[in-house]
Amino acid sequence: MSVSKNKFVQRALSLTDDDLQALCEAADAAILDGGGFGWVQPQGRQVLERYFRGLLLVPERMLFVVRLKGEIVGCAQLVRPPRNNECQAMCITLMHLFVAPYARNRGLGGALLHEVENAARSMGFRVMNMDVPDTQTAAISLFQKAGFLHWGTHPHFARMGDQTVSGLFFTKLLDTVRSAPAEPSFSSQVETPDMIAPTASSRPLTLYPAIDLKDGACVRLRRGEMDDATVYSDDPAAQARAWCDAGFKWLHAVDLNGAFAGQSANAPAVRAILEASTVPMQLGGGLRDMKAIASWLEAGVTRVILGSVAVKNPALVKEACRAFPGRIVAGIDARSGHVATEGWAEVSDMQATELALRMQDAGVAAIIFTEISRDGMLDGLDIDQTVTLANTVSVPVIASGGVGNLDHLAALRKAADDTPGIEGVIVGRALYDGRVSPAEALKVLA
Ligand code: AMZ
Repeated sequence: MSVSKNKFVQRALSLTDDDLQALCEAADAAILDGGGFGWVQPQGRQVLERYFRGLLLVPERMLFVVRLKGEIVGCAQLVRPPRNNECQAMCITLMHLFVAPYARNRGLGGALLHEVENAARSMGFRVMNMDVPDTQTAAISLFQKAGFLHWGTHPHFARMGDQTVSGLFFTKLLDTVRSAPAEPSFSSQVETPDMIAPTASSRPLTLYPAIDLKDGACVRLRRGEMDDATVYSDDPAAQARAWCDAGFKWLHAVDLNGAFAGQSANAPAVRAILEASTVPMQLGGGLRDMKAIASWLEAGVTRVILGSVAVKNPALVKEACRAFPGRIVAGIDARSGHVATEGWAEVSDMQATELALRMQDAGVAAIIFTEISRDGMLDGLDIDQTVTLANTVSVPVIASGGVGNLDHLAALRKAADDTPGIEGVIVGRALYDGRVSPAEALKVLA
């Protein structure tokens, strides 16, 4: 079971026998209350058990459960569409959201919907679609309150007993900001229309401010050399808060000692950042096995970055992508096109583009591309290599290494207009030195 910051709602990766029983009971009650999962009559426990166990095995489906006093009383599913073109890659479908009748009127449905939306956002989805029979009045009112737009009606959507019922189709544009975890007092947290992000056509690039951790402090290196570190803050939590307050929508954290050691070495600092931050965070450095990956994702990290294992253990990346769809990112760090590992101390024979294709096949949600010779040097990004990479794969590419001023960001913005695969940029030293102000940078990338 994966833990989210919302204490009522969790993404379920497995179910204990007790959880399964409670879930089946809640589902039976919801079916008796007017239909659910397409069933009008309860199907018997075995059928439901098989259904829930089965759906945990389908990588395209994610199950979220909501609890009351520890017991599961409802659930929802997110279903990822086949990503065979850029348009579909933006949309995710919400299915079978329900709270059992005996647990209603406590805001649990709202909390569930809120968390599911946040999960979809953190995976990069921009649109959530769903449909519902028009008999489900409680669900319909929940979706309307949460800002879903009713865009169509199907007159022959479903059969309920001997009746044909209409179906209502809803959609919602997701903003890219993860809002605070919902407590069951949902009505005050319904998003207002002005929080909805611009449409996809304006496609703002995401700026990921870097928090690189060395010996518990926030540093910036030049070309990845540990001996060439500038210490910017010995309070990573305060730094994280400052970047959140500055308006950044994501944080990019790297455990530098971890990248060299092959295991996390700045865990207290990372936990302090998680605690202080109000936006999603991606974390890399030293994550080399499933246990480390799972434990950081369960601790609240939204996406983990895998660098060395991308080269040395691609099977692990694949396994992680299946277990945590949308939450694994490949970090491809290259010197003159050749991929480096182990804190960039080793350079492999592999070309960045070849690794990018392999990582796309493994199922990563994004690729971060760093040209090492530019990292920390403030001379500008390697835009040509970034564009080549983004045109080679169909997963989003985040540029990194070399931003020194606003013109460098403007150049990436321009390149991204012709290269839809470029999704964002990581900025470190230029922000810490004040060469780039957060507000101006966000404006240039918007
Ligand atoms: O600066 C460095 N020497 C450095 C660095 N920034 N070495 C590794 N890293 C980052 C990569 C990636 O985000 O950019 O660490 C991550 C990869 O770590 P690992 O342990 O998976 O190779």
